[in-house]
Amino acid sequence: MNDVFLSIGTNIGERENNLKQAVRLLQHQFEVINVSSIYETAPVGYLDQPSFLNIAVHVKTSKSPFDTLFTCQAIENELGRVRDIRWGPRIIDLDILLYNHENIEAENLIVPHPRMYERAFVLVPLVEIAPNFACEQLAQARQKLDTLDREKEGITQWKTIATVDEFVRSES
Ligand code: PH2
Ligand code: MG
Ligand code: MG
Repeated sequence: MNDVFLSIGTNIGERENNLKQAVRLLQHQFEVINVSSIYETAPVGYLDQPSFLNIAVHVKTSKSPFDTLFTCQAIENELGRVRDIRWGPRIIDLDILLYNHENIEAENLIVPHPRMYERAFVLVPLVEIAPNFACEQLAQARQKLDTLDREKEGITQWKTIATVDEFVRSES
């Protein structure tokens, strides 16, 4: 089984519900090991848009990296994602951050995610769910996070999540 870390973001509609639906759909396709707290985060890249909710998710899978990507894109489509402005508003965005310790450089998939080390909204939830997970990429993520000021980067913990099951079963 492969260890995969995903980042999920949303800033349109019922944001918490969007995250929940995404995790429910992930559970149909992967073994969902852990979900981070939900963070509210200031938009990065394209500033004139509402703030995001972001989480990180750890899944285990026998799917290849490309099947994992395909599955994530199918979940985005199922939740009504339309591709419009780069870095602009979105109902749901599922990005592969890490796939084991692998480095992948294909036309449609780069792992580790090419911008993850610059983005506090990715690193804060990722490091929360992988405190003891040993791999070079996560060591780098932890190190990078030490140099970032969460408050300055506009990251606040919005809701803690006790267990994955409780999260997906709760109403919102
Ligand atoms: N996603 C982007 C662009 N900017 N900003 C925040 N805070 N959170 C995101 O998930 C995000 C973003 C493109 O995927
Ligand atoms: Mg993204
Ligand atoms: Mg994406």
